[in-house]
Amino acid sequence: MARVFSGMQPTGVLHIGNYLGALKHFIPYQEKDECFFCVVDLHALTIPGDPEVLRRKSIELAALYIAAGVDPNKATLFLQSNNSAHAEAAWLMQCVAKFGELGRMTQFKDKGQDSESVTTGLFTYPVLMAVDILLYKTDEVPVGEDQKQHLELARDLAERFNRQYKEIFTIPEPRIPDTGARIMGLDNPEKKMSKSASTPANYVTLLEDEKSILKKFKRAVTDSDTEIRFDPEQKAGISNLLSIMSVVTGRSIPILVKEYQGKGYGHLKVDTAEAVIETLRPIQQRYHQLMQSGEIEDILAQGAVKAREATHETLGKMKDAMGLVSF
Ligand code: AQP
Repeated sequence: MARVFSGMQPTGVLHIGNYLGALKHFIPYQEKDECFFCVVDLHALTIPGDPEVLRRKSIELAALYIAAGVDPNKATLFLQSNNSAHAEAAWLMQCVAKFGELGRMTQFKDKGQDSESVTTGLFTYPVLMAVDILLYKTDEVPVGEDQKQHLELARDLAERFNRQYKEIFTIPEPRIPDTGARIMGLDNPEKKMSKSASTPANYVTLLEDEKSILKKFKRAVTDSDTEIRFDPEQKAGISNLLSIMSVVTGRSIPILVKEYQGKGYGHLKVDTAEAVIETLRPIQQRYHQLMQSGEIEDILAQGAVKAREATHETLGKMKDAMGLVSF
C-alpha cells in the first residue's frame, strides 16, 4: 500500500484545470492506498487577503474535495494549518534549502517579479510544499504539470537531508496525468488556466452555472483555420478543447479527432461545454448538500487528529537528526 499526498490552495474557486489535472485523479487512489488530502491554507497566506474570506474558502474547498469524490472514511482530509508539524518542519527544511534554488522556481519568477512588495512566504513556499509531502513519507503525489518543478525540489531536499543528516525521508514520485495535466485558459490557450487570471473568461469554476459554462466555451479562443486536429503548438485552442473533452468523457484524443472530422469548431465547443456541464452537475449537487449539512467541521476535526498522528514521529526524527534537544 502506497502513501499518497496532495493539496490545493483555498484561493478563488477551483476551476476545471484543477479538477481535470489533479483532483479527479485523487479518487482512485483511496480504494487501494493510504491517502492524505489537504487544504493548503498556509500556502494561501503567501498572497495577503481577507482573513474572513480565507476561513470561508477553506471550508468550501474541503466540501468540494468530498463533492468530487474524496471519501473521508477512506482518505484523511484536513486543513494544513491544523497540523503544526507543517510549519515547524518548513523552518527546519528552510535551513537545508538554498536561496539560489528557490530563486529558480518558475512560479516565483512569474508571480514575484516585484521583489520589494511580495512576501518572503511566496519565495519560501516551495519548501513548505516539500515538507507537506515529505512529512507523510509520501510515495506518490498526484498533481498537474505546473507542479513538476516543485516536486523536483521536494525530491532534491529529501535526498539532501537524508545525505546531510540522516536517512529519514522517502523520495516521492510525481503522478502527472497523460491528458489534462495542463488545461489552458479559454481566453488565451497559450497560458494555463489559472484561478488568479485577470478575467473570469479564462476559467470555468466547478460551481459555475450551466449558462455561463456554455457561454465561456462558445467564446473560447481558437484559430482562423477550420481543421480539427490535436496540435498544441499550432492549434492551442482546439487542442485544449480536445483535451478537456477527452478527460471528461474518457474517450481518447485520436477517436475524438476522427469523430469531429469535417465538423465546425462551434460543434466541438458546444459538445465540450455540455460534457463539462454533465460532469459538474453531480459535483455541484453534492457540494450544496454538504454545505447545508454542517458535516464538514467534524470531518476536518477527525482528519486533523489523523494528520498529526501520521507526522509526529517524522518531525521528531527530523529535529533529533539536526541536533535539537527535546525535553
Ligand atoms: N491549468 C491547469 N491544468 C491542470 N492542472 C492544474 N493545476 C492548476 N492549474 C492547472 C493543478 O491543480 C492543483 C491545485 O493547485 P493549487 O491550488 O496549488 O493552484 P496552482 O497550481 O497555483 O494553480 P491555480 O489553480 O491556477 O492557482 P493560481 O492562479 O493561484 O496559480 C495542482 O496539482 C496543480 O498542478
